[in-house]
Amino acid sequence: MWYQRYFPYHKREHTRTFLYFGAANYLARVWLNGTKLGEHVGGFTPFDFEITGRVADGENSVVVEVDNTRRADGVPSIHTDWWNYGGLTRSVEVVEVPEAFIQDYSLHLAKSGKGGLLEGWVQLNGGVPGLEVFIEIPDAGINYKSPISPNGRADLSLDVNDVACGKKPRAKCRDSLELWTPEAPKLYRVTIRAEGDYVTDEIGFRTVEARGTQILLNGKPIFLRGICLHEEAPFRGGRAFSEEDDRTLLTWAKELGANFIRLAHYPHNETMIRLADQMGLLVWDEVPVYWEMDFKNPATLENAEAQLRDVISRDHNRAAVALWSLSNETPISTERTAFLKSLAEYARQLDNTRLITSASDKAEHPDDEHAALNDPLGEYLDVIGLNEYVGWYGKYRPEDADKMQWKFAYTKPVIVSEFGAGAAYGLHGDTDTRFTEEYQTNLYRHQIAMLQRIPSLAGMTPWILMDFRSPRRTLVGIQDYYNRKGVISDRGQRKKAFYVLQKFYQEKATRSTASNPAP
Ligand code: GCB
Repeated sequence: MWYQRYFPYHKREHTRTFLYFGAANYLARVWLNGTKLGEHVGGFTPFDFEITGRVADGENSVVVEVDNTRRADGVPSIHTDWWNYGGLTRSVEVVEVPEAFIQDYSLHLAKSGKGGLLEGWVQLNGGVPGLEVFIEIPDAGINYKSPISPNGRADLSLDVNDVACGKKPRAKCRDSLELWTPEAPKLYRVTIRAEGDYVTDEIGFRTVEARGTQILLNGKPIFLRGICLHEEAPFRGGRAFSEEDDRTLLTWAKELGANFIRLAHYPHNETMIRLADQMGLLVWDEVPVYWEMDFKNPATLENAEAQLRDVISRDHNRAAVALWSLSNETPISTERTAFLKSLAEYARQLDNTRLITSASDKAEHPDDEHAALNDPLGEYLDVIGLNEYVGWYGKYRPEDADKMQWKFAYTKPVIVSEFGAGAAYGLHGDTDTRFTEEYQTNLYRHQIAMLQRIPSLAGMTPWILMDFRSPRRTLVGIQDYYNRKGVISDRGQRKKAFYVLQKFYQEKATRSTASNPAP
């Protein structure tokens, strides 16, 4: 697909200009006024080109070629169970900044045990060394400055109890910062100033950790009542990209009683993450390392690393994001595990304040009453993600879940990151008839009972919030190119299973917060 757009621009002195793309699926080549600016690979992360000195005063022409040909060495590769919409799927913007500008910053609570310490950094582009960065958080009474080192970076480390309490006795203001939680998603207005530039953001502060088989939010165990979603627009199909699309999806997740969403299987648009921050939904943020891929190929690893780096850079100030997911259902091999181990190390190097996970479907069934996940990838993760379709794929019926006991090779928190069954909204029958709402509802009942018997269960994200388009789902009159495992149809109709899950989540929310006992 080729795009062309003319745009007027009026140059201003002492500024720099960038052409920014929210996402282009998959390979994008960009020209400005006939000169090639560059290329970008990967369909779900932002990229930009500096056009200072190239952008004309007056009319400009931008041309973009986007090629979504599937590639065996791509990320994702050839096969996906989603409609992999091509072209420009998010907005394109001209961004003007001062000559020296704030390129990126990170501000977060230090891990527990360190008291009320905020830490992070600010990275300048084009800055003059020796000057200072200023951080203001008026609601917390914070006014802080830090020197900029010769490489344009300022490291931040501030004790909230010192800066936020004014003249109050220290002991009284130990808890002066209101922490972000799904129930009370407090965001602070933060202003960062340096040189002639400033940035204003809304940032929440919280900690996320794993201890034994529990996930802790702000030091307390939390059970993640989740749901998976694709970035599929409700009612009309196509990519969800507007605030209205995103808000509809997240409002449905809230109505379900969720405090957590798994954004499958690639980085969703930035508004989705910002809304999750505002609405109080913790996020599993994933890169599209999906099914079979060219795990032996160093260029494929570099590609996956770049996508991970760019989504971390985009979302690392969002309190909602709790987990970086490296992959989904990759076949076990030495090369694949080495590939994902490298990705895990890279993710920790870029951000050590969140948990690393991956979804594996490689469970074994030694007999009909036992299931075990022994995927060696577990060694490199903080949280084990399990996709299991007992009662849908394979020989088991939903009722067989009643006697199934799960075992995990690693003593870590487990999130059951997928289970589900297809059902066409409005199709009714008995609980043995596939694709009826009754089959799906029955499966949810038996699954919920089974999952509650997993001692290390820290959360779950059934598959999936809403029916979504997929080229693989060809059953005429039922699927019609839609994966029908949604608890809501693509027209927004709630299926019966929606209410079963909602009831479970409502009960869960009113009972204790954590399912699994302290180790
Ligand atoms: C899975 C995949 C997901 C599919 C789903 C299904 O295990 O992770 O991408 O869409 O199953 O519906 O089969």
